Amino acid sequence: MNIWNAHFECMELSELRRIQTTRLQETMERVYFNVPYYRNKMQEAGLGPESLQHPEDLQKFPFTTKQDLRDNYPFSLFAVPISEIVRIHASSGTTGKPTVVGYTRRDIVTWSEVMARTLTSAGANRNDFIHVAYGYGLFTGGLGLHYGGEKIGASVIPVSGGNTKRQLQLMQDFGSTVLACTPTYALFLAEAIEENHIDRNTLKLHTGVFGAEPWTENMRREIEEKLRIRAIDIYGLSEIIGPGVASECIMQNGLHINEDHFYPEIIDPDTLEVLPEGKAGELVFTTITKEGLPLIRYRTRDLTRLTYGKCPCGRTLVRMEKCLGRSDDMLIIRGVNLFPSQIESILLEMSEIKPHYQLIADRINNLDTLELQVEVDEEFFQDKISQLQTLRQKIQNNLESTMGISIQVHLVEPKTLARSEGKSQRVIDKRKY
Ligand code: DLL
Repeated sequence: MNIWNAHFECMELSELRRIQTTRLQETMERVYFNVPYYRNKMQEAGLGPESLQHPEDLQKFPFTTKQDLRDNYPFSLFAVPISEIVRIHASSGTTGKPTVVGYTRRDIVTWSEVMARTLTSAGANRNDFIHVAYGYGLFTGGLGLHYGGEKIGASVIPVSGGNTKRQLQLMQDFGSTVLACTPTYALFLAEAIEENHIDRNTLKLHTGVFGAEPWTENMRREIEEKLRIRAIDIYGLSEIIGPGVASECIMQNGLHINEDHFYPEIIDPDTLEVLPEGKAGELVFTTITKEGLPLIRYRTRDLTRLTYGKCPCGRTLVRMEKCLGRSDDMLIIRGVNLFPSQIESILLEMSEIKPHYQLIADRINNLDTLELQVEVDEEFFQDKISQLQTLRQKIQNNLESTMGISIQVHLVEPKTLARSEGKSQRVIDKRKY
């Protein structure tokens, strides 16, 4: 079994803890002296960099959340001068503004390293053609896989997302062997192969590296059968680095976390207490080598559990269970993260409608759909059908230009959506993961 960096991936636990402690201490110094936000927060809690002597001391430190990133938009959490930043990415924030992340040259090297580990643990090597159908751009999927693929010496095909016919054509012509995209797009491609009567034997695919959204074991089985490949789960989030935070090996039994770069904890999302090994809860990361945007105890909102047991692949890195839920209301639609609050703030700016709405997520022909039902203002509802059509189109355009995905809009009469006394149910997710 190939391992990209056996020194770190198969390290004795005691040695790993020693390295983590040193790196955690360096990180505490870095944020204390370079990020006023962290210095203030630590001082308020009566803490300094020296308060961390062991990894367990981390529990004394305050958490960082998406809201903190938003409050410091765009660059105030960066721990280096902008002249040291060589790349910027961004992902959805909870309202309006995106969450911005910055990388130094060394961060890009780290990212390529963890992506090289990801691809190697999936079974890829320099002889592979890696077909990257994750989006390139502010999203970290495309470029993350790209740099990792180049690092292992494979031939990277930067197709990016969309245009399924062309994807299939290139896959056949170039002989793509590793497919990198979201699991739902992999299923969509599988269907398209059948529909276009493409002989599977003309394709050389053997492995898929899928992530950026939750997917079940059932989906894995379906993808593996339809595409006749091994489907590997890869996990990450922009705030921490992008893809490359954790990934499955070919045992397909938990995702190895690159603990020498990202220190994990599991907390109870309600009490915020750290949970003992094996208990399910919310995953929290502290980056321990990042320079551009180091984060202390970042709440991912992803729910999982950790296993420290030995993996037959030889890696000693802790494994996290496949992530299937979140402790907030973030939705992932065709790989794009969105929060109901973002949609709400767009709707609130339009006087013709009431802020009563419901979002319905579904999966039709293996593609995620999102429908918005929204109540029209009483006065406006008396208008001509053509005016209502124009309004519907306007809402749809506003949403698409801000969120980057198309959302089907349905206008409904005033007072038709169910009201609730407590927290209203804004989202109905009909997808079966
Ligand atoms: O989705 C990074 C990524 C790109 C991961 C390509 C894997 C492959 P964000 O857009 O910031 O970053 O979204 C991060 O997506 O907090 C999870 O909720 C979800 N997520 C990512 N990977 C998985 C996975 C990228 N394998 C958010 N399983 C995370 C379940 C996942 N959820």
